[in-house]
Amino acid sequence: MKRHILLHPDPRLKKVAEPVDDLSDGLRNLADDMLETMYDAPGIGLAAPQVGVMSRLIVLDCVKSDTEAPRPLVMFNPVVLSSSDDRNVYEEGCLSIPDHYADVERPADVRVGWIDRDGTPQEEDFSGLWATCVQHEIDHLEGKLFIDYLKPLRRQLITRKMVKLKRDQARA
Ligand code: GNR
Ligand code: NI
Repeated sequence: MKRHILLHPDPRLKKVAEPVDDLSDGLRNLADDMLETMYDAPGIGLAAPQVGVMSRLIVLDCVKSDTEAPRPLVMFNPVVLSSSDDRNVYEEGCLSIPDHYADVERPADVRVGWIDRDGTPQEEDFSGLWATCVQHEIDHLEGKLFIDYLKPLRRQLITRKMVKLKRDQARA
């Protein structure tokens, strides 16, 4: 089932999400719903707080070419274990801040640990778009958005436009 994606500004997008300690069918079902919602958007990642659930769960699939097989990843309690000194700049977007994009600098390579949907601990190195995306998603679990990396003026401009968009949507 597709879920509704919260739009910035929303207090739930600013809160720290709770660790998952028991993998329930409900949480696995939520992960499936999040993948469906992400692919439908379309997006390359989604964090549980974006669908209003304050649990440390993210999904991602940064395979962008149609010729390559998809690679849906479900991560419970993801953590960045180490980051490269090397930095990368990507133009980021967010499904909770539609139609706004900005360059964000982050570590180019990260090692991430997480619990998979079977409850098995996993560890993997990510680079390129995968590294950017997984850091963007883990930020969501800390109540952090990509616009928080921008200068205050730019961030305020985007937030004001989002307030207007949400007001117009509520009227329609
Ligand atoms: O779909 C998304 N694209 C994207 C592009 C560059 C950097 C990060 C992202 S994540 C975003 C989906 C989203 O909002 N995930 O939280
Ligand atoms: Ni996002």
